[in-house]
Amino acid sequence: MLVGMISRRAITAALLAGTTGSLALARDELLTLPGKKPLVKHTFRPPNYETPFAALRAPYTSNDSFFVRYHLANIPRVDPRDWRLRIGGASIERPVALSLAELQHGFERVTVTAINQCSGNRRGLFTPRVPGVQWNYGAMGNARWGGVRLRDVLRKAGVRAGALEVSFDGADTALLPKTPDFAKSLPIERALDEHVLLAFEMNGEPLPHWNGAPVRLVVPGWTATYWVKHLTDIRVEPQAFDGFWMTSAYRVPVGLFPGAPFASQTTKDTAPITEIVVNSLVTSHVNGDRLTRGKPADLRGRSWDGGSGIAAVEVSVDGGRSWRDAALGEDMGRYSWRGFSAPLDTSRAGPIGIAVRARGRNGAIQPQKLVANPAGYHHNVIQAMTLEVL
Ligand SMILES: Nc1nc2c(c(=O)[nH]1)N[C@H]1C(S)=C(S)[C@@H](COP(=O)(O)O)O[C@H]1N2
Ligand SMILES: [Mo]
Repeated sequence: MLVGMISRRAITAALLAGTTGSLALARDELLTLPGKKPLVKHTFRPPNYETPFAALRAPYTSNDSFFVRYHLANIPRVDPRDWRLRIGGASIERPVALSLAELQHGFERVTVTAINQCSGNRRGLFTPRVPGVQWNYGAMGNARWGGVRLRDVLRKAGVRAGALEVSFDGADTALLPKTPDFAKSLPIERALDEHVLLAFEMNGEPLPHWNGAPVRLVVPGWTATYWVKHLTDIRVEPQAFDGFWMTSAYRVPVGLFPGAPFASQTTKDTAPITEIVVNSLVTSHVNGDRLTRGKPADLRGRSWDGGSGIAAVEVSVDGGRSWRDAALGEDMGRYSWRGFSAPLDTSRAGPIGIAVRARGRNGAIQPQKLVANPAGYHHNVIQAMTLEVL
């Protein structure tokens, strides 16, 4: 359903967030999926909808405005009563099929606040253009995920010595037999990390259909491609998983980005994308915004990385020549994003050249120049914008 009440101007304002590339997306429509507020539509089948810019201002992205990303068009509504999670593979001692009740009541419940960010978030801002969904800033969201530890479930089924990878498949399937099924794998060490969850709750509510009901994988710190939705099958194997979405997609040139290694899937030239890179987003203003002379104003936004935690956010008001530390907001956990704010001097009329860069506790800092790569992943160049004091 097209939302007729929202004007073209409002849509444009929602989408413009400061840098070149945004304008191209102003043509997109805000549309609703059942159970969702209007989102920014990129494709209908498979559904690819991003979180509107304004919704990124909330500390937790609400379930009804959380982005939706799929590779395959056939997405069944899973009946939780019939659903089973099968756990098997050559490195599992006792294969099992768990019902939702067994999963929910058989293991310790845990929650983690974490950013779910698509590897291709901001792909639409790459110049030259990179093929793929032309995401703006909203292929991400921060939520409180509730479920049970993957590790507890795997250990109950018994992990044999020599296990190398764990693969994950969901209930969605392709329309055409030639399209490879969407399945992902993790190195065994990561799969056994205490923060990796089989999640059935999001912000205290049952996981919404479009975000993977009844159960999805949550891999805090790693890009969302690993967060397999509508999970049905988990396999632990002594060899590398060879599905298309591991061997051919979601890969980056070796050594181009920092992040956890994935040795069993790394070739001479490319490696799977893994951890989210350090990043930030101004949410209080967009490029070209006007400030009233003499009226106090704060630059505000959010910063995050792949789980080392944010050490500092620096703000420049002279186009990147000098930098000052912004105040950091509440620490919501190292996998969460973190707010920042910095007062703006509005005493003199004229342009203010804003730039923002975040630094992780691991020392990584946002780059001055966009790191180009063939699939348009990890867009984290320092955000720059000009505000005008009038
Ligand atoms: N079953 C299934 N899970 C999936 C995908 C998919 O296509 N099918 N896409 C992945 C990718 S690439 C992203 S970015 C996230 C998006 O999560 P969301 O739709 O809950 O925002 O889901 C991941 N899990
Ligand atoms: Mo993604």
